[in-house]
Amino acid sequence: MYKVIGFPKTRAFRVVWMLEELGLDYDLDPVKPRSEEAKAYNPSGKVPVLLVDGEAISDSVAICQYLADSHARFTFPAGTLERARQDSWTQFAVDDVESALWFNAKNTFVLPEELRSSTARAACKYDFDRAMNVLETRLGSNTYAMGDEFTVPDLLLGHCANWAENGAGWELPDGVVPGYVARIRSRPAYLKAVAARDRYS
Ligand SMILES: N[C@@H](CCC(=O)N[C@@H](CS)C(=O)NCC(=O)O)C(=O)O
Repeated sequence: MYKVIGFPKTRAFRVVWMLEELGLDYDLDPVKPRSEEAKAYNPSGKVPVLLVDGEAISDSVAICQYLADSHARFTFPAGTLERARQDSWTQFAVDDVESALWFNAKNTFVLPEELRSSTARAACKYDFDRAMNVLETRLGSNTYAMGDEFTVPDLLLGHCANWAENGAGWELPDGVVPGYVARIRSRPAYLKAVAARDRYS
């Protein structure tokens, strides 16, 4: 049995979405980041955490990849060249796209006010735009990152696109990226995850 620990408007959304993609049952405990409840599962107080038969796994990428691997869906098998390419996409999503969003969020509302920097926010936007140019080139005419098959990095990039547009207020560039994001957002499991997320305010 799976239990997602984390308010679903955080990166816990990724885990909810992956569970919906896999058609699995789960419970959701919408604990807030840095709360005592979050710290009980993860010393950093960061969410999400997934409880698998009571055992905790932290970090959304590790959780989503674990779920994909253990159900042999939305991933290529470990040890294959395709998996290396898929993991390179995952790393791109985290290093180039998510890091710009997260550092921008830190400099907008997470860090103590006196440590926030408008220059840092501008640098994040600059990095995000560069990453979007790279995404355009890497995607080419593919339906999804790895071709026709939806895999873990598509879920991460789809989540980051939402974060950019709805959280940071950053526009996606013209070109192939909006069509790619629209394909991801039309997935039935994504829509179910949005409905689950929107039950919490
Ligand atoms: N690498 C972690 C990052 C998790 C993370 O930073 N989550 C945010 C909410 S989206 C959080 O809990 N922040 C609290 C903090 O930074 O202290 C993941 O992908 O799950």
